Amino acid sequence: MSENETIRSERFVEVNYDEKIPNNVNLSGDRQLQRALEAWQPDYIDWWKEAGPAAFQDAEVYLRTAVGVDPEGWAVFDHVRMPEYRWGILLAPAVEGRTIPFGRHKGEPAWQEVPGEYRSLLRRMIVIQGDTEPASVEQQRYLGQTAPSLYDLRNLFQVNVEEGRHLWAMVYLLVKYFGRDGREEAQALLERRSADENNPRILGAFNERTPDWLSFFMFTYFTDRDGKMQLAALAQSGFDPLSRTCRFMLTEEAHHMFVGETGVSRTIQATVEAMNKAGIKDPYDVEAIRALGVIDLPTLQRKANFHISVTRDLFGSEISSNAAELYSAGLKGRFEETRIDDDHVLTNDTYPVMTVRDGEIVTEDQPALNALNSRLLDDYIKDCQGGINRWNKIIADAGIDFEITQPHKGFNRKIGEFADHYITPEGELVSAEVFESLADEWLPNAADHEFLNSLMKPVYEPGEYASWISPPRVGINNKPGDFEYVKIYSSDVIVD
Ligand code: BYC
Repeated sequence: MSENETIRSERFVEVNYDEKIPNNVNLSGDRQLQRALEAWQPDYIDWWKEAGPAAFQDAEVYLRTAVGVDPEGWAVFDHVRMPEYRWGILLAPAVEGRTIPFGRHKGEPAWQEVPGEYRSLLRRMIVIQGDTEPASVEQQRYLGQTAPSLYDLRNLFQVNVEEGRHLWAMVYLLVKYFGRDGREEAQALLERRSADENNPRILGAFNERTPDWLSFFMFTYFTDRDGKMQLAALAQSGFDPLSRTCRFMLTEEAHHMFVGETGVSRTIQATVEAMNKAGIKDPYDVEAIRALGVIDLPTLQRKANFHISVTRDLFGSEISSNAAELYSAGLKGRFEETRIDDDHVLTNDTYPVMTVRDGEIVTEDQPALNALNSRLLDDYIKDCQGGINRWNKIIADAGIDFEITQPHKGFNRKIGEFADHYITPEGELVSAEVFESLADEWLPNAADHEFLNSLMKPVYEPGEYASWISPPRVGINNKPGDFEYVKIYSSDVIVD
């Protein structure tokens, strides 16, 4: 795409690539906003260079850039150097006559400006959403050094630039609608760092490490799916600019989950093929399986247990007055709010919430408004299962007796109803001592990390793949198997 090209289409909302900051929000019509964002832009690039992908800043990456905001994701693909990626501001089209779909303002026209009484509540939520985006880029900073193929390397960078774009999306809202404190928050988003002792990212899971590629795939399958659920809830918002922003972000999130699901599928595929070739039927014959240069299924389960439980904490406390107020205020809805058949006010409803009472796990009815985090978590758990079923089908088709499962909701939780309890993946309440003594069977242990590390060797030859992962079924944008997704120059791969 040429620098000065403006993309036009009758079907799509036009994205103007002519400006310093590509956008479909008529940025040039609001000089003050344009100036504020143009002032933030160099700091963003500095952040990208300092905390984004280590090395590879000069590599040419086959990236997708959105040039329209239709649900099919109208886009162009081209080799681009990442710091030159055209991060832009893209909102889904406005819905004529949209009204607030839930809460005490239900039926009133959706807000085009921030409602004064909810200003700080709204700002806090946008900041939390924004904070996760750069955090994930920081967590994945070193993965390029050990990519199992150029295809995977490209997918990593695609995810990274899109998370960068999601940061832009939230910064646009902060700067446009929240004045001086919005600008300060936008700056602070570039200053916090994942796992930094003094200035960490806000939510727990975003301060965890993403030490290897299996973690990356699990993260993009499970943690990006929290992104999907939260964005879907925010897309219902009565604050229309937030709704439109999140609706567009959801199309990008879908690709991240695809990278995660297929990454794990391809890992499983390589494992079961190698096991069958070597005549190994027992998935617990770990030493023999690892000797084949593939990842044994019990390790995969432990990785899944970790990412699933840490991500469940991102839903906040199951019982939350914050969540109740966000809903009643009309700021954050439920997953698929408009498809749910009830009054969308919920003051007289209840919702069953799992908790621990007198040493037993029980389910109790709670006021529905206070139980909204719990409900979103339940929706999330259901949403996770589809890909897991497809993973299990690969294992079953290979004739191997093993099933990947989701651990019990209370397993390894640090936030909410189960935070002070020790619960096994099967859902049994145990003492702290018993849990600690068995934790190595349930969560990735030191030997797992050591083994995974030993596999993490870069493969940068076009069309070649590390032993532990199968090639994808189809290339990006239907490119052939030996396509050079990333053009690497020798200086690119040296870590600073
Ligand atoms: N770690 O009533 P509570 C994504 C705080 S992922 C640390 O329990 P609430 C992505 C909470 O902030 C989606 N602190 O929960 C994925 C509150 O503090 P304040 C991100 C936590 O408020 C992959 C206090 O504890 N988007 O997009 O109902 C790659 C009590 O809160 C945690 C959102 O999350 C935690 N895990 O719900 C890239 C949407 N949990 O305010 C991107 C926006 C809670 O009292 N955020 N706390 O100081 C929200 O809707 C809500 O803030 C939460 C928490 C659901 C996160």
